[in-house]
Order: sequence, then C-alpha cells, then structure tokens
Amino acid sequence: MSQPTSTRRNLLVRTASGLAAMTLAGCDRLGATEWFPKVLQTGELLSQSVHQFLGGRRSMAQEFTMADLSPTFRGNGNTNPQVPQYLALARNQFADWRLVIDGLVEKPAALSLAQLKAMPARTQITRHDCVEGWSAIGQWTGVPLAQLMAQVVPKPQARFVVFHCADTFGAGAGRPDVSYYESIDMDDAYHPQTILAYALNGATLPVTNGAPLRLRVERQLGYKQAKYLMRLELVESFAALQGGKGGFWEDRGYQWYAGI
Ligand SMILES: Nc1nc2c(c(=O)[nH]1)N[C@H]1C(S)=C(S)[C@@H](COP(=O)(O)O)O[C@H]1N2
Ligand SMILES: [Mo]
Repeated sequence: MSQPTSTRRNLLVRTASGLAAMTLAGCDRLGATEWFPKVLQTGELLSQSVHQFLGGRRSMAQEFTMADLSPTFRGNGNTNPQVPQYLALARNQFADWRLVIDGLVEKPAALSLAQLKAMPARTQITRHDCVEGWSAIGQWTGVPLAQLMAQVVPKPQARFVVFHCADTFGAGAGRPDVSYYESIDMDDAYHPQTILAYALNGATLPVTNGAPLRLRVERQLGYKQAKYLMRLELVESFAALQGGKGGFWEDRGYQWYAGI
C-alpha cells in the first residue's frame, strides 16, 4: 500500500526540485508563459508552495524524547538585551510585563505571564536548526498560539502575525536601533506545534533563550523563533513594517518562509 504513495511523493519531490532548479536558474521564458503560476517566480514562494504541495505546512515537525535533549541549548543572536525597558521588566521577574495583542483583531488583549501560564499548555521536544549550521534539541512548554487567536478573534483581513521583540540591533550610520521582528502566516499561527514558550527543559525560560516568552514555530528555521516577545500585531501586509519583507533577517536577504 505504501508503494504508490511513496512513488507519488518521490515524483512530487523530483518535480518540485526541478522547478526549484529552473527558478534558481532564473528561467525567464518559463516564468513568463501564461500557464506558469506567478507564485513560482521566486525561490522564496516556491519553497513555501512546495511545502504546502507536499502536505508539509499542515504536517507535524518531528518530536523527540528526553533522552535526545542537547546537554545545553545554546543561545544565538541577541542573548542578553541591554534595552532599559527590558532590564526593568527582568529585574522584577517580568511581573509587570504584558504581551500585547493588537492590530486586526476584534478583541485586543494585554496578557500577564501568570495569565498565559494559567492557560492550557503544550510541551514538545523539537530540534532547532539555525542557518549558521548548528542544531539543538530542547523541550519547550507554552501556550498554543491558536488559543490566543481564539481569544482575540482575528478580523477577516488578518493574514499575518507580526512578533515585536524587546531586543535591538544597531542600525549603524547614526540611525536608531531596530527592535527584532518576525512574522508568520495564519496557517502557522493555527498549527498545533506553534506555541509561545515560557519554559525550556522544564525550567523558566532563561534570558539567553528569550525570557519571558518566545515563539516556537517548529517547521521553520531558527531566525523565525522570535525571542523576548512584547507585542503580537495582526496585519494584512508587511508594507508598513521596516523593509517590508516581514522580518529583521528577511529585510537583510533571508527568505520569509524558512521551511525545514
Ligand atoms: N528577539 C530575537 N529573536 C531571535 C533572535 C534575536 O537575535 N532576537 N535570533 C534568532 C536566531 S538567528 C536564532 S538561531 C534563534 C536562537 O535562539 P536561542 O538563543 O534560543 O538559541 O533565535 C532567533 N530569534
Ligand atoms: Mo539562527
């Protein structure tokens, strides 16, 4: 029984790789023909549509066991934000911190850590893959984002959730620092493994890894896993967000859909 399925999948994978190769090679002639979907004209959207085509967007990321945990879960990117507002919140164990959820929602919210911890939680052991070439397996506990969406009720125009973070990167050249930001679409927002985590390996999430709250969106690469969350904003497009590509690293050339 599995034979036809795997053959079909292999064919799909090969077809998809072929399309990817053509797209990477910049096959303008093919891209310009009318039947060729516009969506396949960029490598970025190609990776997303291939993922969707193969059922990957809705499928679950692999989960591991306690025996697989990495001895330490390294920190990367910003690991010790020196932003005054963040330092003040951290000094008080984040008792005054609130997760703001606004934008295109019917019922904006500002939730305390205690409120989030009182909601039904999900725990998952997953592998984090950073584009810089390292991986780590960790156990994350947090609130499924789908639950928060049910609470704030996205308006019909809402297409993406933008994550605004507390930490900053220097923009250089005398320009003001930029807070880290990321985004996912509604498919990922409602995916059962998309959680806002407040615990790592059974302990309070350390500052290194994004205290008090960080995103886990397990089918995508490390830079999507926004740390130091302050605000979730539901939007229809990224036009008004910094460089317009939907994320800090995306605005510096990385793909928006970073499927693993
Ligand atoms: N707010 C914020 N989120 C972030 C980053 C960051 O610098 N700031 N770095 C990203 C990158 S590139 C990676 S690999 C992971 C690292 O998560 P870790 O510190 O828990 O290993 O966080 C991601 N999320
Ligand atoms: Mo990363």
